Amino acid sequence: MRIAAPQHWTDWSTGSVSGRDVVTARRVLADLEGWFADEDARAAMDPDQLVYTTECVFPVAEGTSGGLFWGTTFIQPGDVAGECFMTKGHFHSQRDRMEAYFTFTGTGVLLLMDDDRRCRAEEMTPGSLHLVAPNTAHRTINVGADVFAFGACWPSDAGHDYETIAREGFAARVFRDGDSPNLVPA
Ligand code: M6P
Ligand code: ZN
Repeated sequence: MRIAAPQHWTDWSTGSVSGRDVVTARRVLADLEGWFADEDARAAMDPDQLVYTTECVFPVAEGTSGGLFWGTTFIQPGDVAGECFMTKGHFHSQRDRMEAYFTFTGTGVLLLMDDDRRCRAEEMTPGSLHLVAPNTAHRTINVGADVFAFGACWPSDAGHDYETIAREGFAARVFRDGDSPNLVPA
C-alpha cells in the first residue's frame, strides 16, 4: 500500500495554510461598517485598509453534521479611534457548538460573551490554546504591533450568527491604552 503525501499543511511559524482547496477571504474596513464603536472614524479611514484575512479548508459542505473545518485568521495591527482591529465575532447558529483556537504569531485577545451578555477575555500568545464553550460568542482582537495569527477548528454544522452581534454588539470592547490593551464595558 502507498503512503500518500498530506493534503494540507499549516506552516507553524506563520499559520499559513496550503494544499488542496484552500479558500481565502479578506475583510477590509469597508466590509466592517458598524462593527467598531466609532463608526464616523471608521468611515473616515481608507476603505481598502486590510483588517483580516482567512485561509480555510472546508472538507465537507457547510451544514454537514459530524464534519470539521480548519482555518487560520491573520489580523493586521491597527485600530479605529483606539479600538484594536478585530474580527466581526459571532455566536454559532447552532449555539451549543464549540470551537478550538490556537495562537501562531503575535498578541491577541479572545473576547467571549455568554447568552446573558456576560463578557470575559483571554490573552492569546504563541502556543496558547482556547476552547470556546457552547453558547458563547467569540471575537478575536489584535492588541500587538505585528500580525496576529491563530488557527481555528470548528464543527461544519456550527454556522455563523453575525446578526445577533450586529444588532446587540458585545458588552465589552478592547482599546489601546498606550502599549497595553484595555477591556472596556460597551
Ligand atoms: C476563525 C473562525 C472562523 C471565522 C474567522 C473570522 O477563523 O472562528 O469561523 O470566520 O475566525 O471571524 P469572524 O467570522 O467572526 O469575522
Ligand atoms: Zn466560531
